[in-house]
Amino acid sequence: MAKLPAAIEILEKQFGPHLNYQPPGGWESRGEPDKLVKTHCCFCGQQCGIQLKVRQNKVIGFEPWEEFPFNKGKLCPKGVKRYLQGNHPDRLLSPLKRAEGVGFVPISWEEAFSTTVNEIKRIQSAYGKNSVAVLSGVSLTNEKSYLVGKFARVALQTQELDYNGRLCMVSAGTGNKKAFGIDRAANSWEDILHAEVILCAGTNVAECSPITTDYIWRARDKGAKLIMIDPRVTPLARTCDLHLPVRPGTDSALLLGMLRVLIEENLIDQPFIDAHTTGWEETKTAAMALSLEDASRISGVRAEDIKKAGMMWGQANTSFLLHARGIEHHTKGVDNVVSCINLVLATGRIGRKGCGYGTITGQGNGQGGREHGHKCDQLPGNRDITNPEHRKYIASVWGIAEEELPGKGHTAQEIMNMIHDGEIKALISICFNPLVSLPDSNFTREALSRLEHYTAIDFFLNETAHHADVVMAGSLHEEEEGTSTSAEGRVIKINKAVDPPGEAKQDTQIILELARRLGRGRYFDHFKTSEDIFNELRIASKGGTADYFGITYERIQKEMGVFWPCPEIGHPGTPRLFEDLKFYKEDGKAHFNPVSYRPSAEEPDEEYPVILTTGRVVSQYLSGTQTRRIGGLVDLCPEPYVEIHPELASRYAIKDGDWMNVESRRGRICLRAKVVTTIRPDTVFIPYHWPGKKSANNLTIRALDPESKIPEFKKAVVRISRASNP
Ligand SMILES: Nc1nc2c(c(=O)[nH]1)N[C@H]1C(S)=C(S)[C@@H](COP(=O)(O)OP(=O)(O)OC[C@H]3O[C@@H](n4cnc5c(=O)[nH]c(N)nc54)[C@H](O)[C@@H]3O)O[C@H]1N2
Ligand SMILES: Nc1nc2c(c(=O)[nH]1)N[C@H]1C(S)=C(S)[C@@H](COP(=O)(O)OP(=O)(O)OC[C@H]3O[C@@H](n4cnc5c(=O)[nH]c(N)nc54)[C@H](O)[C@@H]3O)O[C@H]1N2
Ligand code: SF4
Ligand SMILES: [Mo]
Repeated sequence: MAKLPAAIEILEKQFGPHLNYQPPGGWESRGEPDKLVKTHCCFCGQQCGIQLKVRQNKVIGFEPWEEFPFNKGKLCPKGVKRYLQGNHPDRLLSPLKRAEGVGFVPISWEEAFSTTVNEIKRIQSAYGKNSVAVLSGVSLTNEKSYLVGKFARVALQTQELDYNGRLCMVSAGTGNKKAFGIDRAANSWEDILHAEVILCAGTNVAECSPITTDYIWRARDKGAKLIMIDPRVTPLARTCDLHLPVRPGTDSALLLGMLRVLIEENLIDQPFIDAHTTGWEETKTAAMALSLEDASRISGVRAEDIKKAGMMWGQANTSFLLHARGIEHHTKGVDNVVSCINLVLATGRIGRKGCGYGTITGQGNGQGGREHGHKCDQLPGNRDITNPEHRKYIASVWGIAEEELPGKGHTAQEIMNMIHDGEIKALISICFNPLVSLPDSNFTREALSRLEHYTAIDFFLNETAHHADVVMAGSLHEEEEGTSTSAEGRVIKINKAVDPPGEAKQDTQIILELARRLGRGRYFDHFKTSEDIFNELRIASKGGTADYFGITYERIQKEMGVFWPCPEIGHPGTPRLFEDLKFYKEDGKAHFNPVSYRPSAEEPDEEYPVILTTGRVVSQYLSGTQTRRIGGLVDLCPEPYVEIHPELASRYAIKDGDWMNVESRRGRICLRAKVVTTIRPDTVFIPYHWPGKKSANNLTIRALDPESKIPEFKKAVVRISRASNP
């Protein structure tokens, strides 16, 4: 070409030729991967299939995994960015210790292990075995969940072990066991596609279980009606047939109202009730004790809408009920769950095609992690630690005497209370960030400062670990093989893509080494691989309600997941529970549980007149440790904010974008107002994924459900005011 186009010269004059431009990571990062590894997303309980692209021991990208039946290649904004976290500069590459006045300094593994073990031995001999607690998490695989449970009980010999599912799945689990005797979604999501009506209670499906949205939309394409119960008009609620804007903490009244409509309109399935359930008469009496008008005034939902919801549910032939933390994070979380199940049972719509029920499990392995024994009251296979036969069986699998097996310990919040009171002196945490995720952060911070020793195992220095004496650099999801169990109850395979970087170790190796140094190696030394742990878990779960015995690594890979219960090698697995209308209660029946409305721990008064509720946004995950380190996700939602209705905002002269104070009896935070018409005027909402002065949990209350011991994250009372600056 004789002369370059004029535009080129104009550009070069302004910017130079820029022939050295490189995209982030350099051109090499765009090259062909060495391998593609089929695995699953590390975030929520949907556990979408994904293929990780690996080059030179680094995860450099992803490809959809279109054959995986649940998500068929689809991913949400977190899934497509998940691969970025491993290369973050904050990634822990060696163990650390906290040095007063200096901060954290790298140490050798020898020092990390010996400090931890010496401190544990010192504290246990001074104060007893139970003065050491373990807090675990269910981003961990089934193998690690099982191992942590065995480690606490056999190596540390402490009863004080609980997990972050205590903040998440336990109201659902308790309700499920009360009604059905088994703790799993009753159906695979395939049944959503065949439902005529879908009821979603307290769940922001589109943002928190994005792939479930796809199932609901496909059902709606076939004519299904959608009812949503939420104080906010969430993205999916904007398109639903009936939205019930419930006042936080009053779902039990609303659901009683719906049950009353079913009874009054004769929409119940009496033959099913007579043949397959118990407790109907008491439940019916409880429903008839609350008038529709009172249900309406308590819940803040128009009586005609409660009636409409009852009719839509009652007149359908098939239905699917889904709920999540919106109804479960309450001091009556279990009541709310059984109230939902009462609607399902009253209409006999369970155990057949298109008739389903399930909680939407939240955490990545929130399902499997609640079966294999790192709950304070549970042994593997979802066995009961207080049941002598269950104890005997697990003691025999572990090769210890039954008397050696500790008893029932305390739940996560109770453990924090005991740390605060000085009854527990040392803590080992893995995969849990309680300073951000437990209610009443000022209390948690104070508690952590009283520990004599604290070792945290994580791949990032999370906010709780700032209080640790020793931090052990553990492994990311893609750095260790294992299995996990999705919200549907499908056991799937997590495949290792890369080795831990630097000096970081696999979580399993850390726990095994601790056990060895505590002098209990003989109970753990046979675990050479994750599969060895899984094979012991299979035996430990055999005969329990969560029976994995028939599931093997080979089968999971070949069949792309197997649904538990799967009690025998040749057993096909169980996508749909209760097909034979046999339930897991001793009498074989499903149990109604009567419920009456009771107030929350805290109700609005003159001093604190506004309701606060908390939850999530699509781009951030839990305490944010991981997603606050992924730039593209931070950009989508960099800061927490207060969702507030224009009517409430104008009463306080607050405009969109203004700073505002939100104050409860526990603390005060200052955030920007997001004035929206999609929330009830008596309620404000704050997403909780941020630490420190921006944390919603400065405000929340340490009140627990009496049965499940879940904290009341979804309701506290606050006063608000405009602020000139933060
Ligand atoms: N993007 C994203 N997805 C996630 C997570 C995440 O952190 N981010 N976390 C995962 C985990 S561990 C979980 S537990 C799930 C949680 O999933 P969800 O339970 O769906 O999410 P939340 O935002 O906690 O709460 C759901 C809804 O409850 C409503 N709500 C508040 N109070 C009440 C009430 O009293 N009654 C009713 N009926 N509704 C109420 C809120 O307005 C909110 O829309 O999400 C999982 N998926
Ligand atoms: N106000 C308010 N508070 C809430 C909620 C709410 O709705 N409102 N929701 C509650 C719910 S439902 C939940 S589930 C909890 C969650 O609360 P947490 O469980 O405390 O939150 P995570 O962010 O999952 O913290 C887990 C830590 O584990 C680390 N981690 C992740 N995977 C692994 C792994 O494989 N190995 C190791 N070693 N570490 C790992 C992460 O880096 C992170 O530091 O928060 C609860 N808190
Ligand atoms: S829906 Fe859940 S599992 Fe699927 S990509 Fe998003 S965060 Fe990951
Ligand atoms: Mo959760």
